[in-house]
Amino acid sequence: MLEGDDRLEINRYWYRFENNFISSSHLYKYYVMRERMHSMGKIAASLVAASGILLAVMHVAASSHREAPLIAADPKADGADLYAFVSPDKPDTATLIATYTPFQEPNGGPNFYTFDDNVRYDIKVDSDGDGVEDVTYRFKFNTTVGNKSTFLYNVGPVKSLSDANLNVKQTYTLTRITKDGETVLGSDLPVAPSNIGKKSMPDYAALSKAAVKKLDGGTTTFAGQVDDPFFVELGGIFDLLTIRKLPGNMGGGVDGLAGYNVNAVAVQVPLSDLTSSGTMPTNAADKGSVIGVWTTASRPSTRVMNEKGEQSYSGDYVQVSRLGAPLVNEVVVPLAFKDYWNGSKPKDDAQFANAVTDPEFPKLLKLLYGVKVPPQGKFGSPEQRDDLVAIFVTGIPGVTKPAKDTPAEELRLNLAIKPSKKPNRMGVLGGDSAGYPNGRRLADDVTDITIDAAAGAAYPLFHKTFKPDPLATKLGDGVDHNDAAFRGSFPYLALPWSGLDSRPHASNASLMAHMEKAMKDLKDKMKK
Ligand SMILES: [Ca+2]
Ligand SMILES: [Ca+2]
Ligand SMILES: [Ca+2]
Repeated sequence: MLEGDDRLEINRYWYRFENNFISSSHLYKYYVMRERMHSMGKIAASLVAASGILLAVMHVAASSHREAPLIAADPKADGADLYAFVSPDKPDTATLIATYTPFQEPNGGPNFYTFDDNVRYDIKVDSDGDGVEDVTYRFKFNTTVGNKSTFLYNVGPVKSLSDANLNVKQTYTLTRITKDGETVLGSDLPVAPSNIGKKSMPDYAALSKAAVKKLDGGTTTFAGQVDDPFFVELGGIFDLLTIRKLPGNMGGGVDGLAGYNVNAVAVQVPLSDLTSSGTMPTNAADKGSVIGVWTTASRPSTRVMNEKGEQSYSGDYVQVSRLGAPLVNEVVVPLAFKDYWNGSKPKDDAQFANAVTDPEFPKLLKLLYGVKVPPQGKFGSPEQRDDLVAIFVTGIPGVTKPAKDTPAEELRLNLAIKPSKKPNRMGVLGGDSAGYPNGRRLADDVTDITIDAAAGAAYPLFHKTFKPDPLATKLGDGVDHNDAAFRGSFPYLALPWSGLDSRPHASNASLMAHMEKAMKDLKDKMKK
């Protein structure tokens, strides 16, 4: 097996190769360099093991975002992730972000990645904990095509969002909905387009910035393409929870979403717009400071297609995607209920109770890694995992427990907890109460937090005498951060990867050819 540093190093190089920071010849040179530093036998072993890693990477076609059978076939309505946090640079506001259309290969033209005009993209906020939304931010899109006689997304360099060269343009209307009615916060708002490449979009950062719009009433909004902010080892997790470098908190994982883009809708709003009192929350101990957030996508119930290639839509809107806390529908909800979950409402979540009190995931950790996990059992039994119920469903007492007691899966956020000056990727488990599961910041390592929580890391909060397995705070997927730098102000999300610079995931084959050649050369040398 590879030794620790080598494997980490190789992974780092692989990572940089994957993201176009180095070429395959650089990677080859790296091995030659390592060869000089190490004995022949050891580096040969490294190469064999590294090939294994790369082979595994090549077979990653897995799905975190494509979490349920039906919605996997409808990517434009497939909610990928949800983020909610008190804005670090504007702590009297909160930022709410939902991402859609996961796994965008940046070069996937000529029909690049648009929002769907027939979908209602909603971010919903429950201000009092009854499982019913009190405030909804609704994004509704409109697509216009300038010149229908070309196949091109853009017909020349795009220098502004209104540039005639941008042939496929999207705008949207942002509406705020409460029990008092609907208020249009902004209309004809421009969408940041897909990032095609330098020739088409010489200054993409400026285009993205121009799509950030300040509206009357203190709301700022953004919609458009971004780097997928979620970082996660997909290949390993879905290959029966493989952790490439045990126990998982020291790197060594492969970010299955590296280099992919996603479409985001985001708002930054005054905190007082989200509380049931309508006032600024100042006391973290006040349950009225806790909100719950989730995103839904809805489509008209009827789609009619004809042989002219046309489609028409009618009927009431039906919810087809639902997302609150990360990884819930992926790893908590069993297959039989996944599509049903996407149509369900938080207020009815008691129906899913057993999936949380007696989850499958900790059983797998015990089976595969021998982790001593807490006891668990059906809803209402003394063994039920009340720690997970608090984290995912009812809120953590004193941190994210809302005013009312309805069991409801929402991403809960205490608006009175100030942003952390030194954010810890492990959030509350890492002693940073401004992070997940108190809301979710872009850099929170929700995969590691979820794995550790499943293994019982937070169980002693509810069962003082329980001693968790020492592994419970060390398990992880080995991917600790995003592959692109987040921006310092709203919408914070990193700029999308461009089509021109993207490295299609299938072309790793060329890297393999280099690796195999390097191995053969080394073997030949050893024979001499
Ligand atoms: Ca409510
Ligand atoms: Ca990313
Ligand atoms: Ca991780």
